[in-house]
Amino acid sequence: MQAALKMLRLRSRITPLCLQSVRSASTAAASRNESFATLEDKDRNFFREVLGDSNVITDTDALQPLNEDWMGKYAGKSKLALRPKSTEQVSKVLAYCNDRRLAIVPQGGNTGLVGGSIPLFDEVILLTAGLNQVISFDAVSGTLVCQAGCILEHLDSQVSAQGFTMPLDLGAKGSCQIGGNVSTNAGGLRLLRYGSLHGSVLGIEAVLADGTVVDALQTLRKDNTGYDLKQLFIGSEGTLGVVTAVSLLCPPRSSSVHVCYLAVPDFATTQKVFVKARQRLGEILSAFEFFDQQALDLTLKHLEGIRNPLPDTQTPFYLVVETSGSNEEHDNEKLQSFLEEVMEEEMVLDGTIAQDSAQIAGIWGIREGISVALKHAGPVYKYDLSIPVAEMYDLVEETRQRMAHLPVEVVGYGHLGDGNLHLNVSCQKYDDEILRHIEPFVYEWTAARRGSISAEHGLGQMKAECIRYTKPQPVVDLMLQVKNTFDPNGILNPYKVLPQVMAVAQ
Ligand code: FAD
Ligand code: 2HG
Ligand code: ZN
Repeated sequence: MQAALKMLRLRSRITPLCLQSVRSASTAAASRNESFATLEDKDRNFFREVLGDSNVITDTDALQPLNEDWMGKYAGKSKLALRPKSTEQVSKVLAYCNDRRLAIVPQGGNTGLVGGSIPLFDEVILLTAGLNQVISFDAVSGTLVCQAGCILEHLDSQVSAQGFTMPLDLGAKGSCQIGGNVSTNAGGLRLLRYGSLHGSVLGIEAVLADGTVVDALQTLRKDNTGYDLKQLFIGSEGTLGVVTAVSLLCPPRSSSVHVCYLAVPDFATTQKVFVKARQRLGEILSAFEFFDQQALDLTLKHLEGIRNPLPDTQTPFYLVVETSGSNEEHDNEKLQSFLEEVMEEEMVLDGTIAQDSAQIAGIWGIREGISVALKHAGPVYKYDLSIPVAEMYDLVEETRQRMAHLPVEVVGYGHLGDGNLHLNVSCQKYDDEILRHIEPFVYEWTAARRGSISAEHGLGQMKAECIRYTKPQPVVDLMLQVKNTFDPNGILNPYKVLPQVMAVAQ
């Protein structure tokens, strides 16, 4: 947002209130599974033959960023990364690794927040960046078929030229890949409107550990022939197969988009505004996000070019509400009457509506910038929870209280419309003493409310041992059976998602 924000101020009837490589020791696997082989020259030679020299990465400097995650929290020791350019090459690589018992970590844009794309030890990194072709786009149905390594933002630009949009949007869109999005079942800012990838993905092509290509790359809206196996790959974080291509349904791009930024006095009121937004905005409501004052302060402090749209207002909570529709006049009318009501009923203390696309980007820049600002602020412990909305912010307050004596900043933000809280604890260094105050407290608190310890980021290595806080034992057992069927030697993304002791014991 370069230009100064010039926003239409809403009338308010009341006065506004005034890289450290430390592993999350409690959860990640402590020792290498010695049933895996270690790399030999013959392996590198084989990969060079299949992929060509330039796609076999052994240089230490080139490997370093591939061994580190976005937060600088997790670090691996891989000595080899491979960059296949076709499904056939992925198949040959996996078949070989399976025979040799070489463990593999699929890596897309490496923007994951749970250490899923990073090796723990010497696993081979399989980069999907070379699988970057759009295969087809049907401008009648909006069906996109593309390879897994396509970057989300590039795909959005391409389908946008034909009047469509991608069914998901997230702050990492400039780097994350559609294969990574599908493998994490990423949620993001517009899940409220377009639903989860379990609904938008029509087909998947994936390669199993033994090299078998599973061609489930249909483009049909309806197909009830047997089990819907593609669903298993959605959210399986690279533990069941390498996704090589995806087909998905893109909704029409909205010609009329409005974004408003609202200051709200307390968390209970955010829910009242949400209820009103659903009632009054109906089908055009496309995002309903919240953040607290602490998150806003951090973002304003650490990110350049971010302007506070309400510089004179200090309140504990802020909302970003977006509408997307096709009739400017009609949408505007709906939004105005929603805003008038929430102001009249004193739910909202102050607010602004973006007047153009630069202002829209400015407001989204705050919300999407929170994670980046936290990264600039230093190490951060991230929790991504589904919790009944009414109780969501109690967790932030209780965590803050528990940690009041420690040098940390506890912030809360997230996808309020989806019941998804992002609880972040920002600190000066990753420290077991700090961690002890957060875990298992956060997981137990969430489990006690039948919430989920991973709403959208996945389990990765961070929470592989914690799945039982959300899933009962028989369900975890069934997952282990599925894992064993798809990947009997356990070479695909080991130490991730499922509890390690049990995975080894199977
Ligand atoms: P990676 O990080 O490379 O990998 C993620 C996992 O998927 C790993 O387990 C990896 O092994 C596996 N994987 C990757 N590609 C494949 C493949 N082709 N086949 C099989 N397995 C594969 N997430 C949300 O859900 N909502 C958000 O709003 C959101 N916002 C974010 C904002 C920022 C600034 C950042 C840094 C991250 C955000 N994330 C969000 C998390 C992350 O961006 C998503 O999880 C994203 O979907 C990961 O995609 P990626 O290509 O970077 O995957
Ligand atoms: C978001 O909603 C992302 O901004 C990232 O899911 C959340 O960094 C986080 O904790
Ligand atoms: Zn999120």
